[in-house]
Amino acid sequence: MTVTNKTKVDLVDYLLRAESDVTEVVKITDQYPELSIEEAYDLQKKLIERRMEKTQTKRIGIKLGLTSKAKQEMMGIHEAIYGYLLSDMLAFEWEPLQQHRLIHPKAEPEIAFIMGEDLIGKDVTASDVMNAAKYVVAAIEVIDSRYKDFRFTLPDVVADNCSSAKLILGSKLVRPEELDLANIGMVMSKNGEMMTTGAGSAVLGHPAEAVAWAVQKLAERGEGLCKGDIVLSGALSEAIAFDMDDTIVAQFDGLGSVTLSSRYVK
Ligand code: 0L1
Ligand code: MG
Repeated sequence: MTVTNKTKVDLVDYLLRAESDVTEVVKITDQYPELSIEEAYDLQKKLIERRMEKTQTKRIGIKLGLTSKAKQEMMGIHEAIYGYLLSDMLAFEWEPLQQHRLIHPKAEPEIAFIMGEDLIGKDVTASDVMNAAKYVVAAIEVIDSRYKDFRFTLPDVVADNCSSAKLILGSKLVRPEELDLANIGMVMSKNGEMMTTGAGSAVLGHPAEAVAWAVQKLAERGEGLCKGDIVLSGALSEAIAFDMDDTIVAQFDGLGSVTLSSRYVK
């Protein structure tokens, strides 16, 4: 154990303050270089508990991060990561994001699963995920690392709830079995200009494989997915930075589009 319980409380305070003050901070492994991934998930859990208490929010699902092989290789890691989605992270297409509440946000195009049944277990497979999911829907995740310049190690980003900030869902709900999720193509534009393209297979080969991996990891901590949960399965392309007055649209084959806009709104 490299960090004491008291230190964990201080580190959670540090990250929560960065979020509420909308200020980037030095990554925690600068001070605690030996922080392990397991300890980072402990910190994440404490952070989520404190965050829910402070903002009177509820857990609405989970998100996966670092699901592309390219990004994993870039970071020298072999597995994805997961974090939690809370009710106040849910944003809407018709309501611009409040840019001044975000540090240095980026948008990621993702396929979200809406769970129709609980799902828990260390042996859960992609086909179990497809059966337990009621719908898939186009999504944009807004990530906003609390760390300076979006630079971190794996334990840092896990402790920071995997950079989670906001999510926006499209309005077209489709049964998962109606689509070939690995071969769904996606184009994301900013202010009408194409920025990135991708396919469902960028997410660990198949988005349902990614969700199955997360369910197995959650099971190691005695947790799972619940009926009604939203699961962001991972980005189909790199994240795109945006600023005030930008509009981002992600268009997916078979799932329609989802739009994010951002304003300075007080
Ligand atoms: O949702 C994501 O894939 C992001 C996970 C954390 C890494 C990052 O902030 O780029
Ligand atoms: Mg993401």
